[in-house]
Amino acid sequence: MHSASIKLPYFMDEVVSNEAPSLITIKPAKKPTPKAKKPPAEAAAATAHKEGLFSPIVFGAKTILGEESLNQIRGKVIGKHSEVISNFVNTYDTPFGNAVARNIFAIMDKNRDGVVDENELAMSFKALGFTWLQEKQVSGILKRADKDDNGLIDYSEFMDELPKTLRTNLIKLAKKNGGDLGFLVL
Ligand SMILES: [Ca+2]
Ligand SMILES: [Ca+2]
Repeated sequence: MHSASIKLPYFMDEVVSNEAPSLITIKPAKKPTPKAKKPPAEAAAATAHKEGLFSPIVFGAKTILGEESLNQIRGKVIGKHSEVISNFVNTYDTPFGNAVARNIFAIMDKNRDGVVDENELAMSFKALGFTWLQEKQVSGILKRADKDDNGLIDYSEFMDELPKTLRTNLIKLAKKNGGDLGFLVL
C-alpha cells in the first residue's frame, strides 16, 4: 500500500496541492510585520524628548533658583536669562513650570516651616520687583490662595493659585522693563 500511495502522488499531488495551497497560504500568513509602525511611536517619543529642549533651561532655572535670592531671579528676568522666566510664564501649568514654581515656593518659605505667610509673600513679591503690589493686593492674593482660610499658603494652595499670579506679574514686570516682549507668547 505504501508503494501504491507513493505512486499515486503524481496524480494526487495535484489534488493535494490544490488543497494545500489554502493551508499553506494560511500557515505562512507571515505575521504582519507592523514593525514598520514602531518608528512612529519612537518618533513621538523623540518628539516628547525634544521638550528636552527645556532640559538646559530647567538646568538653568535650577541654577538660578537654587541661588537662594529672589533678587537674582529678578535680575535674570530683566537680563539675559529672561527666557527662563518666559518659559515659566508660558509653561506654568506644565511639569516644567511646576518644577520652577516648587523652587519658588521653597525660596518664598524663608523660615522653612512649609507654609508661606503674608510677610513672606510680601517680601518675595518685593524681591521679585513687583513693586506695584501694595499690602492690600498682597493680602488679597493670599486670601484668594488660602482656601482653608488659616492665613497661610501651604504648598497645594500655592500651586493652585500662585503660578497664575506669578505669571501675570512677571509679564507686567517684563512690560515695565522696556516692552521687551518678543519672548513672551501671550
Ligand atoms: Ca514660612
Ligand atoms: Ca491655607
